[in-house]
Amino acid sequence: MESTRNKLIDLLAKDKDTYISGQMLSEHLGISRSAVWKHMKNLEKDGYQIEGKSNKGYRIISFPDKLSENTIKWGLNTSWLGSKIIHKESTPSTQVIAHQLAQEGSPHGTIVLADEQTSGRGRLNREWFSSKGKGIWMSIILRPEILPYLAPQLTLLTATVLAEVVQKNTTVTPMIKWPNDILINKKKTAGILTEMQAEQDQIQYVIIGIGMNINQTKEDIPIEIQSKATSLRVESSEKHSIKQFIHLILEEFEKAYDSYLINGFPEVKKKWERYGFKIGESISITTLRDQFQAIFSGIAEDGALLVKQKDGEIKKLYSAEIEWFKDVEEC
Ligand code: BT5
Repeated sequence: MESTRNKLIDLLAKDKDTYISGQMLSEHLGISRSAVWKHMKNLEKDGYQIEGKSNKGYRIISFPDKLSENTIKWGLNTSWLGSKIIHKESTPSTQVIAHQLAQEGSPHGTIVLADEQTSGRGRLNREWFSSKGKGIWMSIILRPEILPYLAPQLTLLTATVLAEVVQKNTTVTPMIKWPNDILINKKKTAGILTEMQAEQDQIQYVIIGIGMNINQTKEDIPIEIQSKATSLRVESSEKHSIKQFIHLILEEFEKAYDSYLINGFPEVKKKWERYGFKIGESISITTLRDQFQAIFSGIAEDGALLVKQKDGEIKKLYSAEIEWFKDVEEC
C-alpha cells in the first residue's frame, strides 16, 4: 500500500507549477489539514523545498538529491522507461529483485535501484563492489520483441548509451572495452550484466544491470581493484549528482532502444565502434576453449567480436574475454 506521504508527494509532483490547497490535499488523503501541514514540515526536513502560499496552497519547488522512487520520477523525461521504479537503500543485488519482479509480471521499462548492494555481481558470478551512495546500481527490465540470439546486442547498445552520457556530460573521454566495460583512461568505471529468460524463439524478459562508479575517491575504491578501476570523480576531479546521471542514462537509453527497434543494429554498431577500445590493435583473446592473439577489427553486423588472425583469417566470436599486453604489441 502506498503511504500517505508518497501519495502526498505524487499529488504535488503532478504539476510543479500548480499550487494545491491544504483543503484539497486533506480531502484527497483523508487526513486533517494539520496532518497535511505536519507532512509538509517533515518533507522539508528531508530536503524537499516546498512553497506554501496562503490563498493558493502548496507546491514542490525541488526534490532532495538523494534517491527514492519519487525523486527519480520527478523531472524524468521518458515515456516508458522508469514508468515503475523500485528503490532500496540496501539490497544484496538489484538483479535479484528485478528477476523476481519480471517473473511476477512487472512491465517493460521497470527499473530497480539501490544506494548500496551487499552482494552485487558481475558476469560469471564475479563480485561487483557497490558502495553506499557512491555510484549507480540499477537493473532495467525489458520485454523486447526480438529473437533471443540478438539479446547480446542490448549489452552493446547499453555500453554506447553509457559512453554517450559520459562523453556529453563530463570532461572525460570514455571508451568501451568489448563487450561490456566502460573505461576512462584505460580503467573500468562501469560494467553491464545482461541476463535473459527466454524460450527457443521468444524472449520473456531481459534484465540489464548497470553498475557505474560515480563519486568514489581513490581511497573509496577497494584495494583489490584499485589498479584497474576508477570513478567519474577520480578522473574528472568533480562530484556528480547521481540522480541526474540516472536521468541522463534513462533518457538516452529510451531514445537508443526505440531507435534500435525501428532501425536495427547498424546505428548501434557505428556508435559502438566510435568508442571501441583497441580497434585495429593487438589483443589477447581467451575463450572457453582457446587463448590466442589477434588484431581487433571491430564488431560484426550482429554484434559479435571480429578479430583478424595471423594468417589473415577473420574470426567471429560471441563470447570471450579480451586483454592487451605490451608483449602482444607486434603479433
Ligand atoms: C560487469 O561484470 O562488469 C557487470 C557489472 C554489473 C553490475 C550491476 S550493478 C546493478 C546490477 N546488480 C548487480 O548485482 N549487478 C548489476 P564483469 O565484466 O564480470 O566484471 C566484474 C569484474 O569487475 C570484477 O571481477 C572486478 O575485477 C571488477 N569490479 C568489481 N567491482 C567493480 C567496480 N565497482 N568498478 C570497477 N570494476 C569492478
